[in-house]
Amino acid sequence: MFAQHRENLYKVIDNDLAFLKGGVSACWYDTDTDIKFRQESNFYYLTGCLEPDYLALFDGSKKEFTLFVPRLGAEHELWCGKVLSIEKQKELYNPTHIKYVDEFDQVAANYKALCHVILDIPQIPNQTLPFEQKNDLHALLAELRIFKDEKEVEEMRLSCSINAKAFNYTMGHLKAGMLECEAEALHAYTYLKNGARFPSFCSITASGANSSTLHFVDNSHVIQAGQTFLLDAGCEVRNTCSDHTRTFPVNEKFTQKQETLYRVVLAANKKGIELAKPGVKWEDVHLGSLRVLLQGLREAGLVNKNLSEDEQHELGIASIFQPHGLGHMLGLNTHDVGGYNSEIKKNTSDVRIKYLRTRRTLQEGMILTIEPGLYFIDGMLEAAKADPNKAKHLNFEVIAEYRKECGGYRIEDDIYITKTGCEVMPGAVKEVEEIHALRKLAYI
Ligand SMILES: [Mn+2]
Repeated sequence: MFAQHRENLYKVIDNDLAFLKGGVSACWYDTDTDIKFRQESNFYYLTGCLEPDYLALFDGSKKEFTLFVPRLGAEHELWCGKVLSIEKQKELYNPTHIKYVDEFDQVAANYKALCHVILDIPQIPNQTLPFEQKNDLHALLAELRIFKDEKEVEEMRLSCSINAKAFNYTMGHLKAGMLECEAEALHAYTYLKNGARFPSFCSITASGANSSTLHFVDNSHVIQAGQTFLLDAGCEVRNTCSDHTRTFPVNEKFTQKQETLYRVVLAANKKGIELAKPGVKWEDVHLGSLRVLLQGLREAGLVNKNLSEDEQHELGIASIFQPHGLGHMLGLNTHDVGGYNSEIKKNTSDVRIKYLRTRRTLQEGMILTIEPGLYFIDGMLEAAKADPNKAKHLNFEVIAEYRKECGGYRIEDDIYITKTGCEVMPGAVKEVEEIHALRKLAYI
C-alpha cells in the first residue's frame, strides 16, 4: 500500500524531490507527561511509519525513498522500551536507504533538485533545507489521498466495523441517569477492546437539546429520561478514521414526535446514499437529500405545506434545520483532505451549500460521509422569524411543540464510491425497530 503511494507521488513530482517531516513527540505544556503520539497523516500515507521524530526524503528522478530515523539510546529504552534495530525498521518500512536524523544535512547536500514540502503544519516545527523549496506538497498529496485503493478500503471497513460494534454496544447499555461522558466511555470501551487505540475525534455524546450544538464536546450533563440522545464518534485503525452518528431515545422507545422526526432524517440519509455515484456533483447529492428533509418537515407540519415546495427548496428553508453540508471526505483524517483545491472553490452565496466541505464531482475510490441532520438552533430560528420571506413558511407553534421532546438529530454513514454507485461501510443499526430492540436491552 505504501509502496504504491510512493509510486503515485513519483508520478506527480516527476524529477523533483519531496521532503516530509513526521509528527514530533511532545509533552503537556511545561511537563514531562507524554501526549499520546499520532502520526501526521501525509507522513503515514507515504511511509507507513507510526512512530515520532522521523524524516523522509523522496527522489523522483531515481524513485528512491530515504527514511531518517531518530538515534535513540539507553535513556529511551529506560523510559519507553526497546529501541527497534535498523534492520527491523528496514523490514517494517522498506526504504531504499535508511539513515539517522542527525545525518540528514550531510545526505541532503548531495541533492540539488526542486523540493516539494509541507511547511504549514503548526505542531511540526519547520526544518531548514538546502534545496529550492515549493510549498505545494499538501495539495499534491490531497489529490492522491482522495482516491482509496483496495487496501485502504479494507482498513476503512475494519475501522467502521469496530465503530459499528461500539455504537451498538452503547445503544444497548446507555440508561437515563448516566452522565453523557459515560456514553463516551461505553463507546470507547468497545473500540479499545477491539484494538483501536484512538478516537478519530472528540466524541460527541449529547443529550436532549445539547445535540443541536454541532460539535458539542462538553459531555458532562446527566442524561434524562424522555430525551433523545445523539452519539457522533469514531475510532482509528492504524490512522484510518471511521465517523458515524446515531440518534436514539433515552427511553426504550421514541415518542411519536421523536420518531416522526427520526424518520424524516433517516429518509434524507437514505436519499443521500441513493444519489451518491460517480459523475454526480456532491452538491446535487446534498440538495437531493435536503429536499427529502424539506418534504418530511412539510408532512410533519413544521414547515407550511400550503406554500410551494419548490420555492421553499430554493429559499433554503430546510437549511434552517440542517445548516451544515451533507458530509465530508473521510480517510486518514476525519475531515479528510481534498474537499477543495485551486479549481474547486467554495460557494458562499447560496445558504444551502455554503457549509459544504467539498464541491467535487464524485469519482470511484472516494470515501465520504453522508450525515443529514435536523436541529433546533435558536439563532437560526430567530433569524428566520425576523425574515418575512422565510417566516411565512414556518409553523413556529408546531416547532415549539416538537422542541419539548426532540433534541437534535443526525444519522451518519460512511460510503465508498464504487463504479456504479456506493457501498455503505459497516455501521450501527439505524432502522427504528432495530434501535428500539437495542434500547430495550439497555433496561433489562
Ligand atoms: Mn462526520
